[in-house]
Amino acid sequence: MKEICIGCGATIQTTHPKEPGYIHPKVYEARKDDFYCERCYVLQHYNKNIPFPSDPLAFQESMKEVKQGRGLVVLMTSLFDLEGTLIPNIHQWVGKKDVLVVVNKFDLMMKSVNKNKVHQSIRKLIKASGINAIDVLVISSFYENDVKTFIDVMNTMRKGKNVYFIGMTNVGKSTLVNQIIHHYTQEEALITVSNTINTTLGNIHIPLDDESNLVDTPGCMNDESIIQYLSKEHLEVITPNRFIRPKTYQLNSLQTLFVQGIIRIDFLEGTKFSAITYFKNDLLIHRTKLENATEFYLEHQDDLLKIPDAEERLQLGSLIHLDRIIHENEKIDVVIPGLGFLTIAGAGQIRVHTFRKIKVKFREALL
Ligand SMILES: Nc1nc2c(ncn2[C@@H]2O[C@H](COP(=O)(O)OP(=O)(O)OP(=O)(O)O)[C@@H](O)[C@H]2O)c(=O)[nH]1
Ligand SMILES: [Mg+2]
Repeated sequence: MKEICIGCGATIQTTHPKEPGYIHPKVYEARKDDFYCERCYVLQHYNKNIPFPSDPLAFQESMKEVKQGRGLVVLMTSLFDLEGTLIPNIHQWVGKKDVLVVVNKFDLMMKSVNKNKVHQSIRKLIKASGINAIDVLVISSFYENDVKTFIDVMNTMRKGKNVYFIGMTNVGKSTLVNQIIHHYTQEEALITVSNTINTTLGNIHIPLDDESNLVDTPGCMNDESIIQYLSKEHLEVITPNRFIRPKTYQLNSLQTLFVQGIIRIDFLEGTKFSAITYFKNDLLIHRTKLENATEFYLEHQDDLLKIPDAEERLQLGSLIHLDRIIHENEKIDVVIPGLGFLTIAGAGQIRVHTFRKIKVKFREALL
């Protein structure tokens, strides 16, 4: 047997229920043509995940075909988590093909962002990460017009050849491929998509014409992002699903902000601090006095600040902190990959506490 699950690209098998591509032998006998594995079925119909340990070699394996093939590479990233979703060494994986960068999930930021203005900053970030892009598009896969624009650009750039969708896990590669399929055939949600990591497990080929295919690929894992360490339930709590309403905090020195139990920012000595937060709208942000912060955390890490939970904290490693001086007239973003960011202004010193595995970054304010 060598069939592929049309939802996730895993090879179908009937012997190991806890491994990718499993389908019950009776179901296999009953349905001879198209196959969704059990995990895809459960994800699509019950929105429940059967988690498999992610295979670190799956991405490398799927890139072999991309490197050898001919066509256009679409590197998908997410505007919500730009740094966390860029693959800096992309050219090593895809060879000398043209790379079109698609920054997805614009819908989450649209109320705060002027698309044209942010384009320049995004291009700078992409260039600085070593990616040599032939163009950069900012889109939402949920918007029909954006999908149409993308299809026009894709068809011009691919010159009759394949299109390979690659990127970090969860940026929306399969969602966009589904939208393209829908555009041409009216078919709905052929490929499994979900708000969890590691959804697509093998390359999925969708014929464009006799000569060429769309190729959806498994996402690259980012060990530095919080999404790598949270259960599907917790991911649902932190991942925005509609536009983000920024919140503004005026802060005095010696105050602290917690964002769930994932990050804590201390405003040490300084004046006129302000923080604008870009997280899921109802995500818990708690302000307290710095002198009470440690006690508050220890008391509430399993109720109010319960994400991450004890098991997830074990995976995330010990607590660490990073200090940053902010100069007068400077505006910086504190970026927490997978969670969102805060724009901080003021003059003074801040201290960011998080877990060892999470790579918090400071950048010039994006917006
Ligand atoms: N807000 C928003 N969410 C999106 C958009 N595109 C995709 N998503 C959501 O992002 C999540 C991940 O989408 P997928 O298409 O499964 O992502 P993927 O890149 O294929 O993920 P892997 O297969 O794990 O590599 C799902 O919850 C989608 O609904 C978008 O434009 N805006
Ligand atoms: Mg996918």
